[in-house]
Amino acid sequence: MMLVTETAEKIKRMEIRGAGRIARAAAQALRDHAQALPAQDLALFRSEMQKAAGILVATRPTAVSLPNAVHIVIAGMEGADSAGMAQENVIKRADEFIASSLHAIEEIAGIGARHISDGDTILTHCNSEAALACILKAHTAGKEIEVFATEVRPRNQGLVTIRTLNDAGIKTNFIVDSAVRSFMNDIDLVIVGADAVTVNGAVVNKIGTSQVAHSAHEARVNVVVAAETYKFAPRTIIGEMIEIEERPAQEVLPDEIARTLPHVTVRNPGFDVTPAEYIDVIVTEAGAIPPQMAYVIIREYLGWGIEEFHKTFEINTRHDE
Ligand code: RUB
Repeated sequence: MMLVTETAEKIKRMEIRGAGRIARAAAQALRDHAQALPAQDLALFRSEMQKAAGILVATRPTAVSLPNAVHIVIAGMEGADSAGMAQENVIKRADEFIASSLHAIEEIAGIGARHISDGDTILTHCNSEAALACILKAHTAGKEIEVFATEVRPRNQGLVTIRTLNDAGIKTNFIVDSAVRSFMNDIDLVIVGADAVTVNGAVVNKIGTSQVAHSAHEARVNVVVAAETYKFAPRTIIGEMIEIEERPAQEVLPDEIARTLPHVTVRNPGFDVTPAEYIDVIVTEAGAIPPQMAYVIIREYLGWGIEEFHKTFEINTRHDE
């Protein structure tokens, strides 16, 4: 279980962060765990894998890519009639998920880059590998682009974004989150990633994304969301809400100051919800779709049958920490 708890800790501490990376790290941890387990007793193997899955899913609540990836890998045990077969299937599925995730980002980059025109100024918020892949692809295709990247308080993911853009030689402006409206009139296109896409086409992403999208909507600037299909949330079909992670107060206000302000409560949600009407298109590896088509992605592409929606997710230890 060492590898699993190590990965879980890294996800919790945000050493591994971003919905896609979290998903691949969880798949890799399950793969390594399956390989390390003795493949002799099927029931034991299953319960050990379920335990590992539970630990991983409990790390962060919002990015749906995490339970989706875990579900895809763990489902490899279904129908296996020996521990050896279950082990083989889990390893195969984990490898397939990781490869298809990386391939999805390449596909998204190609489609997303076509939404970017020569001479465009793009605004991005947070650090999304899918959104950045689109920008980088447009740049390598020879399009002259400029980027505005936000700081992303309180965890400053914007620093990671500007490092990547800088290293690619892309002209970049770094702004505080509250400056978004001031620059929106200079922006041609907003590109962001997603932690979850719900059945009604709403996008859950880093806190502040909905303000960015609202501001873009008001200024008639198109908003593109870059999201692999495993960011779509199957269980929103049966009414499950996406849990918005509330992070520690200390990220916003140091304890020594907070102590002097007994009437002040710090609120620190990590994510917010952007409604479908502020989003022009969601670029997935299955093609660009209007947000209103999220249902189709969940049913047809992600392939979740209705019985799976109803089946209680066995890996449900989110609140057991
Ligand atoms: C990261 C974040 C990213 C999405 C998409 O939040 O909100 O925009 O996860 O990223 P955090 P990607 O830093 O809290 O994990 O496209 O890389 O999956």
